[in-house]
Amino acid sequence: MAKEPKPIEELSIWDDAKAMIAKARAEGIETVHERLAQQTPHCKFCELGTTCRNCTMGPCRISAKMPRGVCGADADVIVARNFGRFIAGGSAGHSDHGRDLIEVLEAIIEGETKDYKITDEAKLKALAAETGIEVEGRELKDVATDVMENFFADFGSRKKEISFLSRVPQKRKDIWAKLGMTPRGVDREIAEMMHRTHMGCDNDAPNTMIHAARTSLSDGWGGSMIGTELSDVIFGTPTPKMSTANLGVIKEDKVNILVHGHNPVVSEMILAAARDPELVEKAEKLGAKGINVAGLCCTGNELLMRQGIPMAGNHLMTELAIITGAVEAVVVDYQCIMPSLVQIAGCYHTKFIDTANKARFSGAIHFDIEPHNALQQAKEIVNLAIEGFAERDAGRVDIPCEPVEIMTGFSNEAVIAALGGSLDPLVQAIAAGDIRGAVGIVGCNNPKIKQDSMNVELAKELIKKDILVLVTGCVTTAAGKAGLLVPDAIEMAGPGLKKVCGALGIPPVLHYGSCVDNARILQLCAALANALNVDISDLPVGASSPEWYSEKAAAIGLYAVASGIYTHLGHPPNILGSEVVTDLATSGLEDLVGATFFIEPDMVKTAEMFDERIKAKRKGLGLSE
Ligand code: NFS
Ligand code: SF4
Repeated sequence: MAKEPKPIEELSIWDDAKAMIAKARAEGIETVHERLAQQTPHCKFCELGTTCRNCTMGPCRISAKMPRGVCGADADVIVARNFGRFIAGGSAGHSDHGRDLIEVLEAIIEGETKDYKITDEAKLKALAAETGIEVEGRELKDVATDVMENFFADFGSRKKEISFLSRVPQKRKDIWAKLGMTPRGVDREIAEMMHRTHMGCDNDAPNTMIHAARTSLSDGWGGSMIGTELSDVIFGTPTPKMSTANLGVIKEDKVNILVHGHNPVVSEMILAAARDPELVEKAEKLGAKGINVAGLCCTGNELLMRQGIPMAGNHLMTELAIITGAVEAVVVDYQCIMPSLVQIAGCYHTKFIDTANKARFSGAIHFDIEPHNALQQAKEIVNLAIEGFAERDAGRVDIPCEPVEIMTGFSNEAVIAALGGSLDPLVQAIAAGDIRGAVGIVGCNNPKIKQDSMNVELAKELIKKDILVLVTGCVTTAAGKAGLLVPDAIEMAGPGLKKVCGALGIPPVLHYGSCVDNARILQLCAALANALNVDISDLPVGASSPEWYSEKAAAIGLYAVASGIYTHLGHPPNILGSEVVTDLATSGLEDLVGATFFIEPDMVKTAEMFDERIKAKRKGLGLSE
C-alpha cells in the first residue's frame, strides 16, 4: 500500500515548488516526494554502509551478531570500500565530462567541426603557459594541439602528476607526496579505486580512504578543472551579468525549451539553434512570441554564467518545471537527470530528448550530438519543440510566479579584473577583516530535506558574519531565489562585507558556476595561499554542501578536505557503520591533511563552526578579528 508523502508545506521553502507539487497531486502525477515516502524507511545496513555486494560469496551484511562477511571483511573494510567506490563514481562523472571537452577541442583542431571554436584565445595561451607549453611565436593551432595532448595524458597513466598541480602551493604538494596522495592520471586513480576494492585487495580502511582522497583530487585538480578551463576556452570565460531565476522564467507565450544536465557542449548548441532566425520565424508563424531557452541544474549554470540564460530551477525543480504544462521540450545531456522526467513529460505535450549515447532514457527521443553534427542536430531538436507548441493544452498551463533578478558570471578572471588586475585588494580586505573569510556552498537538493532550507539559511548566516559566500551548482538557484545574488543583498550582510561589496557593486554571495566549476574555487584558494606564501589549510576558508545527494558532491567534499579546506555536510555519507572511517573523516584527517569533514544539520550551529574555524585561521595568520 502506498505510504502517505509529507504535507506540501514541509517539502520546500519556495512558493513555485509548492504550487507545482499541489498541481502534480491534483493531476495524479507522482514526483520524487511520493517515491521517497514509498522508499522510507531505508535499509539500515545500507545507510550505515555495512552491506557488501562485491562478490558472489555474498552479498554480506555486517552487524554485532555477524561481524564479518563470508571472506572475513569487517565493517571498517566494507564501509571504506563502499565509500571509495562512491567517490570513484563521482570523480568519474565530473572527469568524463571534462574529457568530452578535450574531445571537442580535438574536433576543432582537426577541422571536424564548424559549430564549435576557440572563443577565448588568451585563456588557451595562459593555460598552455601554466602547464609548461611554449606559446611565444607559435601558431595557435600548435599550442592548442599541445594543450589537448597534455590534458588527454592527464587522464592516462603515463604522468607522475596531473598538469594543474602547477597551481597547488608547494606545502600542499609536500603533504600529498608524503601521504602518497598526489593525483596521477584521472582514469588511473578511478581504475585503481575499483581494483583496490575488489575482494582480496586493499583490506586496510585508512589506506583505502587515502586512495579515495587521491581519486577525488584527480577530479578536483584534474577532470573538473580541465572541464571548467576548456569550457571557458571554447565558449568564453564568464563575466558578470544580470539574469533571472525561478519557474517564472518559463514564458506562457513562447516556445519553452529547458536544457538539463551538465555539459555546455549540448546546451550551447540548443541555444544557438534557438536563435536561428528561420526557426524563430517558424515559431512566430505558429503563434508563439519567440523561443525561450531556460536552464536546469548545472548545464543551466553553464549557460547562465556565460550567456545570462535564465535559470528555471535546481535539482528538485526539474520534475516541477514540466508540471507548469508550458514546456515544449526538455533536452538533456547527462548526470542528475531523474528518469522520472520521461514519465512526467509523457503526462503533458512535453518532448523529452536525450542527446548522449552514455545517458539514454527509455521512452525518450534520442539524438546523438557529436562535434561534427551538433548544430544541425540542435536545430532538429528546436524544430521538434516548435512543432510541439501547437499541442500545448492551455487549460493545464500554470506558471506560478514572476522571476527574480540574479547576478552571475564570477569567474576568477572576472573577479581579478573587477579588483583592478590582481588579488591584492581581496587579500587586503581579508587582512583588514572586512571580509573575515570565505565559504563555498555547493551541491544539490535532497528530498529528505526541505528544499533549499539549509542552502539559503547557511548563506544568510555566513554573510551576517562578514564571511563571503561563493555558490555553485544547485545552491545557485537557491541563493538567487532568496534574493542573495543581487548587489542589494548587502543589506543582509555584516558591515565589512557591506562596505567591500557595496564599493564593488557586487552581491555578498557570488555565483561561481556549475559543479565542475568548484575547480574555480580551488584555484582561487591556491592563488590566495600562494599570495600569502602559506598552505591552503592556513586560509580562513571553508566549504559546505548542506543538501547534497550525489556521488559527485561527495567527491567534491573529499577533494576540498584533501586540499586543506574544512568542509561541512548537512547529513553524513553512508559511513557511520565504521568507527574507524567515521573518526578519520571527522577528526583523524586533520592531522594528515589539515582539514576534516563536519556533519551538522543545524545551519545556525554550522555558521558558528565556520566562524570559530575562521577566527582560529585568522589568528594563525596573525590577522586581527
Ligand atoms: Ni552537482 Fe550538478 Fe545539482 Fe548536485 Fe546535480 S546538478 S554536478 S550533483 S544536483 S549540484
Ligand atoms: Fe561478502 Fe567479502 Fe564478497 Fe563482500 S567481498 S560480498 S564481504 S564475501
